[in-house]
Amino acid sequence: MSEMSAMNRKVIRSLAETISKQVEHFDQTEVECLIREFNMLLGPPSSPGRAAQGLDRISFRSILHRMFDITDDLLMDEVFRAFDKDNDDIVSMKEWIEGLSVFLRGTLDEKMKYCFHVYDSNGDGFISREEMWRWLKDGFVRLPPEEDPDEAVKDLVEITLKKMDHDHDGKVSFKDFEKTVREENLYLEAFGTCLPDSMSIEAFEQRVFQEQMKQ
Ligand SMILES: [Ca+2]
Ligand SMILES: [Ca+2]
Repeated sequence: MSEMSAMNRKVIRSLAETISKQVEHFDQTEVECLIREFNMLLGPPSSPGRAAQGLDRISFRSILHRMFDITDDLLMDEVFRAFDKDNDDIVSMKEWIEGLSVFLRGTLDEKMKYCFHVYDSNGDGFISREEMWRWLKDGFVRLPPEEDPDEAVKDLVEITLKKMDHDHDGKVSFKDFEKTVREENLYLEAFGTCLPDSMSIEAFEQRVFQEQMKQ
């Protein structure tokens, strides 16, 4: 048993060494903590000798909900897509750590790229009226019944477009998005929460980095 865990430690250390060179913002010790945490999230293999490869949509969703209080179901699929860089429907260990580097310590540039990617659901490089409609409508579900939600969302789409569409082509390119967010950071998550708040970031770092390092 102790021989086994010594081997595990070696494997984790060498994995952490590799990943910490490829992913921004975490040192090797922190990556080791994230690997251990990831293995805990995966849980024991479903059949002996066959370890799970990563997080599927369902476990990803519940983990993000629990750890970072990100609950928007519509957006969650897009957050999953942003994490799942190789598009194999599984968030691997490296993809998880890459995603967390933006979540926990991302620069404004990294966060802008991530958020834009999330909101541009068909990946054509623009946030279109239709995409805006979809995200903004989600926030209108609790409108009083005498208000026409479709009219209200339509107005909001036009107001937002007016604010963000600097080159006036009727859609928001990354350049438009970047310019708007640099002027007013509030627009980073204009179409819905897809980043954790500072309290859940602090709680995560405390739990995963500081407590594990004490052991
Ligand atoms: Ca993947
Ligand atoms: Ca698009």
